[in-house]
Amino acid sequence: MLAFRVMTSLYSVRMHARSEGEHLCGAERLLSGDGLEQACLDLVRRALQHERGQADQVRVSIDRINPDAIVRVELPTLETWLCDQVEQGRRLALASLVEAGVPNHVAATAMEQLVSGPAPGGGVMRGAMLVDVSSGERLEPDPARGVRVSRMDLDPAVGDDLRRRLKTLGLDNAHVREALVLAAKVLAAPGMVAELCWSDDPGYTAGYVAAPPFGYRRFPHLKQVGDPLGGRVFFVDRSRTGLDALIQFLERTPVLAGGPVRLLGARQIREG
Ligand code: WAQ
Ligand code: MG
Repeated sequence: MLAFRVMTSLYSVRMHARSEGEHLCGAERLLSGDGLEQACLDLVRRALQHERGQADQVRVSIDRINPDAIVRVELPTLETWLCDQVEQGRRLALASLVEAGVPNHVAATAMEQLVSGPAPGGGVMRGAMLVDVSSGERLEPDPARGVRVSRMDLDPAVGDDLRRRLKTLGLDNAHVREALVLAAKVLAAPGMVAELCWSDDPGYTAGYVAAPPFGYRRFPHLKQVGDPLGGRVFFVDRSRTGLDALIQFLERTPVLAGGPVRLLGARQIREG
């Protein structure tokens, strides 16, 4: 009986690490009991070996999830828009946000906030900025922390297929896999217009814009190598959702992201 219960249970695992009072790294998984211990080990190891610095604190939280509460969403279509350098990447990301329905000045201001460090003191945040798409106003209750999307993972049924096909594009790494799952959940959130992201890991320069009309559009260079700043912005249409319902979905609703797996080849973009 116990074995049966363990097999049918799903667990949310959240890792968060800090260094010198700042966000170092975090990660979230949603998985069955058999993978639980290994997942915790992997996340602790990631925190202790992180390129952003030495962890002063690592916290791992495990919460059992009611499998009946799981919401299934589709992975967004992934496409790479090649760019030679950061300036071009940021121009293309800005144009993509505008294409998704974000006014140019709202998108540009949010992008500047990511460039200079989105936390109040200019550092990185643990979660994402929430931005009102029409006014540009920041909506997250705690601007130092932001809103952390949690309780999501890849549907195990598509894991092998996704990894095999990402590999043929040279993209089978944890950054891509985890960002794709996060974007799948974010795009399923009520009132979501678009997401802008680039990593805060100094060695990882790629980022993306995700939006319902085109999916997950990635750009190899949205910052210079060595830059320890990065973050996420969620652009929200408040006429389509209450703030509490949105945050509740992002932080609490358990989500598995599944097929169909849709990956497109890289495109060279000619501007103008
Ligand atoms: N919820 C909300 N915000 C988050 C979350 C989350 N679960 N995880 C990270 N963030 C925010 C936080 O502000 C981090 O500082 C920032 O995003 C960057 O996090 O090649 O690696 O984990 O297609 O460093 C994207 C491109 C990589 C992948 C993103 O983000 C590709 C990445 P990182
Ligand atoms: Mg990071």
